[in-house]
Amino acid sequence: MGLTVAQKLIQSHLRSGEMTVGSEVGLKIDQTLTQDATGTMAYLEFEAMGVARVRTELSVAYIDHNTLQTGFENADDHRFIQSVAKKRGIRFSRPGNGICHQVHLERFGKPGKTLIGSDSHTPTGGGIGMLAMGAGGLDVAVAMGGGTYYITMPKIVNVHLTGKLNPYVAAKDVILEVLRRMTVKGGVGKIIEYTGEGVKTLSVPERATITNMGAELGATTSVFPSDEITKAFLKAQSREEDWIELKADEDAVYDETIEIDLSSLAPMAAMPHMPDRVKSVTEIGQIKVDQVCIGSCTNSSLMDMLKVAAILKGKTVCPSVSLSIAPGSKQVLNMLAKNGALADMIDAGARILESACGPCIGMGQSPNSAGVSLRTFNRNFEGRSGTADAGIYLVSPEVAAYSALTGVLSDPRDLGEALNIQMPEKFEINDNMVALPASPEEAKDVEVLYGPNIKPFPTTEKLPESITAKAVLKVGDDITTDHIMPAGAKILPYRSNIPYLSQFCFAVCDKTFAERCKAEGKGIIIGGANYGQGSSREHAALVPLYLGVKAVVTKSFARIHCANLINAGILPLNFKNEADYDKISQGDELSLEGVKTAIVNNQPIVLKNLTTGESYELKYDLTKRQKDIILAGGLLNYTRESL
Ligand code: MIC
Ligand code: SF4
Repeated sequence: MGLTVAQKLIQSHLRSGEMTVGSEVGLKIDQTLTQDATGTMAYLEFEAMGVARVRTELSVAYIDHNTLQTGFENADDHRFIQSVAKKRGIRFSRPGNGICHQVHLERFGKPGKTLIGSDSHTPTGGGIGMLAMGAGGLDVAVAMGGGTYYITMPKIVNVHLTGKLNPYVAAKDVILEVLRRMTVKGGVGKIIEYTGEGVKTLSVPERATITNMGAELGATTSVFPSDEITKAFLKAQSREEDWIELKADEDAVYDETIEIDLSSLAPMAAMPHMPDRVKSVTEIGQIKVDQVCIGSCTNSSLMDMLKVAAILKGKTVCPSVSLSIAPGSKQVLNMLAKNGALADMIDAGARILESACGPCIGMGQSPNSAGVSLRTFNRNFEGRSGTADAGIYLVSPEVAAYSALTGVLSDPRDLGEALNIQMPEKFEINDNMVALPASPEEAKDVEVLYGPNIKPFPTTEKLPESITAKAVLKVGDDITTDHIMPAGAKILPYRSNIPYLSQFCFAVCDKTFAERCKAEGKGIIIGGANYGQGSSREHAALVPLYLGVKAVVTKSFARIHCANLINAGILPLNFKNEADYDKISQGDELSLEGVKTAIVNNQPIVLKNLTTGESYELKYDLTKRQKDIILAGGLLNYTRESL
């Protein structure tokens, strides 16, 4: 039987397990990336592992999230990461060099390689034919040390593309269409592989927009084949030697197929507050817009920016709209500057931001009260923009730029004649903002520099025989990591300070949670379906751990968050009968009697509700390795024990 691209990538990196859907496979990881909001913790964990130098082919530490220096905290984190990178053999992408996924695609990604990153949008690398996955910081630290990365062997979904996009319809509309059909839960346990004639009509940056936002499907990752288009992109980045061909076998078998005729798509938008609330721009209608933000790892490539500049050229941004633009990398910004497109943007009234995540993670540009903001980003979760009652619509750069001029949500096809923007034959190459590590010899003298805001991560305990605790919090479906551990300008500087961070835990849902949980000293969280979707931030597990959360019982989990809970030594459990969810109220006294023995012996776990007297059967889907991690009280303890 032939193999799909994803299966070939997995097979060529298989260290343990069999490629049967649902079973655990261990993978060799060639490359890693971190960003600064998750990186400090990841490098604290790496330091705790006691490995002198990274054992990957390439590891890069990016600074792109916490670039607002409103106090010393972020700068201290950056200095810490830079010092670890220098000492441990990691390249350091300095602040200003750009958003991790954009820069990695341009300068480091290689078809055929595996990549994990402490950021959920690492699948961007799938656009260049990598098996690229988001992971918790600790998993990345382990991979940097040469350790294996484990995933559940996913199903492979074939998104078969035919036709060609019409003018002003964009790659963003392709992924919005996939999200409309599959929903934010639809990709869990799956890799989305793009095939068909339509693939050839999409450039690497367009493919990367699609694989990037595949994260919003909950998918393990998304991947495109590596073909002549990939080769041309790498050649234009002066990296032709990094190219290899990668395509699915003729007789490859997929678990599901979705057909999309690119020529049938129209400009679309994801409406507040979920990336799968997708409708066409014409269906939504001409709602008034207060703000437009263009950029983020989804849509900040040179071609995106050139399209935006062409739409803005010679016009003025509508007086009631604030337009901000953050080009994705130094390469993009520099090329825009040199060819005059940047001047067209500035001339039209755009507010140019540095090449970083910026407003996407709530670092500035929060909309006005009840404001409508169109963003070319990938997430529109409630409150993520920094304005609780703002309505965020996710759109393509074309829709964003045109609407910034009209002041209402507008269909760019009304602009008429197509834009003629081609990928340049040569990108401007200057890697001077990527600092190289010290040699192993010199590294001995490099000191790792900490700061007063960098606190050790919480300690964990071995799993006790029984757990009795209150249902400290009950939440509904689709709880995101932005609910569990919000980000934004006020909170992000404390990503390396779990005790401080803990006061904001679940603040979006319940401002009293942190205090109550801490006072109780222990607790169990009750959740609905797809609990923990969104970011890879392990803080969404480490902070509850710090507050005393022992177990999370839900209808289902998102992949990365579930792994982060296990890594933190928190038990992820599911209701066997989903209706039992309704029978538990917040505040009920719960007990997991003999939970340890049950796990060791593969027996069912029963949750007793001491308040009502009822019992509910639970399921858990843990491999032998994951059980051992839970029993040891988390991955760090487990790794230490097994060394
Ligand atoms: C995000 O888009 O939510 C982030 C910020 O990039 C996160 C990582 C983080 O929380 O630091 C992600 O997507 O993993
Ligand atoms: Fe940065 Fe936003 Fe991309 Fe996350 S989604 S990496 S915050 S640009």
